[in-house]
Amino acid sequence: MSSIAKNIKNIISKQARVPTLVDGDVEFGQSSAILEYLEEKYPEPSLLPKEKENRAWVRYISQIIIGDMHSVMNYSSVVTYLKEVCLLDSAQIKNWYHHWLKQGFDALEGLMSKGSDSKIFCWGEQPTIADLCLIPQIYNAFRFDFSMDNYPSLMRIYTHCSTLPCFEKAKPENQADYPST
Ligand SMILES: N[C@@H](CCC(=O)N[C@@H](CS)C(=O)NCC(=O)O)C(=O)O
Repeated sequence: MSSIAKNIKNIISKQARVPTLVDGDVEFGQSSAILEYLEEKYPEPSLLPKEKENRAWVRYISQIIIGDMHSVMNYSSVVTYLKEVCLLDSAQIKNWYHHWLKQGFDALEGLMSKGSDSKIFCWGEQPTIADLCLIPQIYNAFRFDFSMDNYPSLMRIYTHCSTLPCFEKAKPENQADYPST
């Protein structure tokens, strides 16, 4: 086993979470910490706007997804608890999931539909960390049969980002360890 693979294994066994970043001797998890690290280490192309007010806005969008949405929908930990401890059936779990998707997407659609009605990214003319958080969450919504019909602004961003090779490359099914069945 390579040292990188060993490191990843160690971290995953401690926290049982992905993503985990291994960059030389640097190892840590939590998507917002990883995104900020990548931005600082590789400032070009930047994943944040230049002005601090706009940077704050992009972080605000990202945290709605990472903090408010993803935290309550983690499949392995939250959903397993709902099943095994709260004894919810699959329809109740789906309702739980859809409830939190709706809460988050309603807020995000409200924010994204303000101003221009032709936004192709959450902010500006190139991807920011907000898009890096939004696109996987919409992908996740489709996995759980959640209709995106009420979210035209979010879907416009999703549709545009889906045409970009970097987003295509990052899809779960395009990863080497994606389960084949
Ligand atoms: N707050 C963490 C959450 C990480 C997390 O819960 N990731 C999920 C996958 S999306 C996970 O690893 N779940 C445990 C598992 O799938 O075994 C972050 O933003 O990185």
